[in-house]
Amino acid sequence: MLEKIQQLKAEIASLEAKTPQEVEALRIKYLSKKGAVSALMADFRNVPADQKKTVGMEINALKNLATEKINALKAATESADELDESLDLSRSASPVALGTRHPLMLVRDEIVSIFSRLGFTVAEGPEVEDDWHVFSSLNFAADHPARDMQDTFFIQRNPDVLLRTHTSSVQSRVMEHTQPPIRIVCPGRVYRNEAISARAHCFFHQVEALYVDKNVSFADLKQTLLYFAREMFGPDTSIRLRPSYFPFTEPSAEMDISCNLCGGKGCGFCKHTGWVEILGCGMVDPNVLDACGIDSKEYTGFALGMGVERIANLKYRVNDLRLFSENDKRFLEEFTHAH
Ligand code: 2NM
Repeated sequence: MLEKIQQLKAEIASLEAKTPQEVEALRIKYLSKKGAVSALMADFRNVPADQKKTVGMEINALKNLATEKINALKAATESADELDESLDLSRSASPVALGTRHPLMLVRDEIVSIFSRLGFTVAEGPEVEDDWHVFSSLNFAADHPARDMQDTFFIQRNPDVLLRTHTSSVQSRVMEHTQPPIRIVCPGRVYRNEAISARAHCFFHQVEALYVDKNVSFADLKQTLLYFAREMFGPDTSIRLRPSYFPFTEPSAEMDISCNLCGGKGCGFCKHTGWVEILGCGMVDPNVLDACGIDSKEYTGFALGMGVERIANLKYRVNDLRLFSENDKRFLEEFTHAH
C-alpha cells in the first residue's frame, strides 16, 4: 500500500497538461469518486490496525498533492486560454508622450541655419580649454580681468585648465589648422563665474561667426548683420551699430535692432529708446590672425558673437533666465509648436 502511494505521488508530481480539457481528464483520473485516490481510500479498511495511522496520513498527503497539482495546472492552462481570446494583438501600443525641443536649442538652430544660408559651416570644440585658446591667442592682455578667478572657472586650481568663457576658442582652433577662406559659425555652451539670478547664470549659450579671407571689409560685416537681423526678427527690422571694445576685434561694435515689441516707437522693454542690443562684433584684430598662423598682411576678417538666451528672451519674452535651466515641463511644453 505505501509503495503504491509513493508511486502515485511521483506520477502526480510530474503531470503535465496543455489545455483545460486535459486537466479535467487528469482530475477525473486521480480525484473523482472513481479515481485513483478514492480507490486507495476504499482499500483503507484492509490496512492492518497498527499501520492505519501512517497509511492514513500518507493518503491525505497524496490527496493534497494531487489537488494542488491539478489546481495549478488548471490555473496555468486557463490563464493561457484567456490570454489567447482577450488579447487584441492588432491594437496600437499606448501613446508615448513625446518630449519637446528646448527653446534655447530651437533658437540656436535658427541662428545657425541663417548663417548656413550665407555659406557658413558649423564648427565645434571642447568646453574644457587651455589659456592659449580662450585668452592669449585672442589678444587678451596678461592682466585682463576675464582671466581672473572671479570671472573664469579653473579646474583643479590649474591656471591652464579652464572652462571656456566664449566660443571664440573654437575659432582660434580652426584658424590654427586652416588657411582662409574661413567661414564658420560656432554654437556652444560657455561658462562664467557669476552668482545665479534672474539675469545671470554660471553658464549660457553663444553663437559666434567668423569670416576670414582676402579683402573682407566692415561693409561685408554690416550686410551680414542686416541679413541676419531681418531673417531672425522679420523684414521690417532696422539695425544700428555703436562703437564698442573687445580684445579680439578692432574696430569693435555693438549691434542694436529696432525694438520688436513697439516697432521702434519706444516702450518699457527698450527703455523708451526704440532699440535693443543683441550682439557684439568687429574686424578681427591683426594680432589674433597672426597668433593663429594667418598672415594679417594678406587676410582680414570679421567676427560676431551673441548670447542665445538673449535672442530667445527677445523672441519669446522669457523674463527670467533661470527658466531655461530648470526643466519645468510646463515651461518647456510651451514651445512644442514654436517651429
Ligand atoms: C563677440 C564680439 C566680437 C569674436 C571674435 C572672434 C575671433 F575668434 F575671431 F577672434 N570670435 N568671436 C567676437 C567679436 C565675439 O561676442 C560678443
